[in-house]
Amino acid sequence: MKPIQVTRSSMPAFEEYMEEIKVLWESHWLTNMGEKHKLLEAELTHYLNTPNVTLFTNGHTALECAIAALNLTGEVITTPFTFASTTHAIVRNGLKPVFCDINENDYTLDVNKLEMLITDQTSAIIPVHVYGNICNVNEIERIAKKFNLKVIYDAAHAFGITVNGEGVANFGDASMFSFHATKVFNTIEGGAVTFRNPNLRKVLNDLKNFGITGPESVEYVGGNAKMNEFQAAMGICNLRHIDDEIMKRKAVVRRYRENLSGIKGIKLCQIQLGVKSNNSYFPVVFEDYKLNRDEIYELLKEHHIIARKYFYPLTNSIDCYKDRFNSNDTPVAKYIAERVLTLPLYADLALEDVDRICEIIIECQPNKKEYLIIPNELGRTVSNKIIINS
Ligand code: T4K
Repeated sequence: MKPIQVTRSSMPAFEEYMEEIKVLWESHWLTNMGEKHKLLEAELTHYLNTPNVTLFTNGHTALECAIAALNLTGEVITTPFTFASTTHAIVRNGLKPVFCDINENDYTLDVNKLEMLITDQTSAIIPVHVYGNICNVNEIERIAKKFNLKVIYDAAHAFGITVNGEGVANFGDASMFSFHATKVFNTIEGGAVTFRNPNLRKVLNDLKNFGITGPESVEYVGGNAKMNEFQAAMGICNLRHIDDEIMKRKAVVRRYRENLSGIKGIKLCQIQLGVKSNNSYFPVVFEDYKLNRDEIYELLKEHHIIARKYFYPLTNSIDCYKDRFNSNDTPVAKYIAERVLTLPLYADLALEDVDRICEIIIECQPNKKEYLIIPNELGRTVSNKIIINS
């Protein structure tokens, strides 16, 4: 049996992609801000309903460049309940991450604990719209203004979300989106930065192209973070189908909610008022449930269903930062990280499979098909696990 993975990349029809890239065999222009790149940038500006978008080869380098472009210094407040990328991007810019705890409703930065972490060294806040749950953007903006701090959102999970009709790309000084293969919208690998100040465009574009500012001048120590034409072509195709993809995901999420709501010990994320979701992840927290998170993970695996422990361990306790930070400083994040499991979610996940996944979680029974019932010498039966599907 083919396992059900936590997600599956959305792809256009093969012929559609072939048609899109055909022209590259005529132009021989494969990267360095070509025609596909320009077109996708324009289309995303429209789709995200935001004035300024610039593309990158992936979300991580996009975030690194956004931090560099805003000239941050000293300390940056962020959360540890995220992918390693968020913290790495801060550290790789020579800055110190200061970890704020998350709130227990939507797992985004707890704005009530933010001000107490601000020092005279703080230059910015990098909150995460984790799972596509939108941070308390109004309160973050108020605090940032009060202390003259920059705000960059890690919006890796938040593609296309709106809050009371406003595109999520318009919050803060900048936002980073990931277009990785596992995301709602993908360009194979890819990412973008959206930004408020139009002057940032040139800096961001220079930073992703070695810091080259003219034919004979290199003004910044930049890297190479350009999206290539094949990535952009995939984005152009996928963008044509994005609304349909999100609709299908919505049906999957609705089914999970119908099946799992109101079950003692199973906590689902609160639905955020005014937020038009992209249904990117389906996290479930197991609190004093019949089985703990790790047992549910193993049980699902036994049934060939591969859920994931996003985001465990916390970034303030991953190996490379072990002796530098203490996860006990962020107790809510620690609590959630030890109990959360993100269930399989993608546009073409069959609703029958969603039902089956939920049934396994609710019934907590081992995979009977993998057990062979054999009588023992006393005439009783014992079950021996055998692998019939490898
Ligand atoms: N900030 C946040 C909050 C993020 O979550 C991420 C990335 C970033 C920043 C950085 O953005 P990028 O630089 O990646 O654009 C995955 C993704 O690689 C990563 O993009 C994502 N977050 C993270 C949450 O998940 P893994 O190591 O768990 O992926 P992997 O390879 O185990 O794939 C998961 C499942 O997805 C597979 O079991 C099957 C499916 N899949 C995977 C690939 C690679 C596909 O269907 N097609 C594919 O091509 O990190």
